[in-house]
Amino acid sequence: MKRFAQVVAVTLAVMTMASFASAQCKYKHDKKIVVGFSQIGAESAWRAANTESIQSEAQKRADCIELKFSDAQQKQENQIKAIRSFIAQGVDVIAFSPVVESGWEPVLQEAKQAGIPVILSDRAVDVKDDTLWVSFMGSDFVEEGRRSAKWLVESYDKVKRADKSADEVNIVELVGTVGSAPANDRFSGFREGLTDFPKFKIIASQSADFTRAGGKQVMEAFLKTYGDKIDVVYGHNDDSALGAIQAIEEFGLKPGKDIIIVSIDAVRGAFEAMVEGKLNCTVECSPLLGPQLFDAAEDLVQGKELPKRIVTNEGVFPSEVAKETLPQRTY
Ligand code: GZL
Repeated sequence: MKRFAQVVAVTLAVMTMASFASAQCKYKHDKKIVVGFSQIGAESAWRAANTESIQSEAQKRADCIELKFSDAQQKQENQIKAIRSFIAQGVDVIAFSPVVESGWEPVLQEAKQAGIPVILSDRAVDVKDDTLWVSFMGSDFVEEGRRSAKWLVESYDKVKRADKSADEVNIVELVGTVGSAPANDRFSGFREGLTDFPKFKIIASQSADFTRAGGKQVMEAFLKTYGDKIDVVYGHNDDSALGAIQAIEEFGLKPGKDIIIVSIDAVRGAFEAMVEGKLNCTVECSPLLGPQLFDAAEDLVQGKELPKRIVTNEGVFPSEVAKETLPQRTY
């Protein structure tokens, strides 16, 4: 009797595990869905977290998803090659985060002719024919630029160094990857947010390519030219701002005090810098797109209509809340 009870218990456990595994899939499918994903690269902590979200979610849905993942090392030609390879392999769905906005028509036409739907993850493309992609999921980068400006306008007088003028604020800008949707939109959103506040002046703006090394290098050049005249750094992402922090310290100034810093992403490194008093605010841009992406892929093969635009909801984190928030951060 005891032996029988043990066999029953083990069987139930295995069945539960099996149902749990398939429970991660939204539906029961006749066969696995093959998703080809072209990732930009590994340029930032944000990108690493985005890759982790996609790969771990595909793993959780191993019952219904087969992920073919390609890393383009930030080169558009590698993404185009990867998409062509996915087409040749006859995948069910293609998804990608386009490194830049332009130059995608030919390969997206080929995907359309092959009858393979394309999902845009994280970043948008600039194409005339928007039937070339079925859905774009990711953040509103213009809004992230506006939120950065709003925090600065509302907070600068409270956080600035005591002897700094409140009537003229000199800003230097670390722009993201040239031609990318986040760089273009954060550039315009920030300026839109400053329109009614002429005392805030952008005195220099240069691409740091979303990397720490880029942020450090560009900030060294800005400091050489403007030194302590710089009041604010606006970083298009946290990694470039963290590189700027290093340059500011090596120059002999205190980041977060002599120079106020606001950036975007809300990665763990930004919270750690805020706890140390070296960064003043980070605007969230969530990389955790894996669950949404594979929900969309499953919906597609079930013949469901996808929303053309799926926006990620996000917050703004000033340094005052960094210490209490850091433990809950997942990327
Ligand atoms: C934004 C994403 C950007 C991040 C950077 O959705 O495309 O690319 O802000 C990343 O950190 O490199």
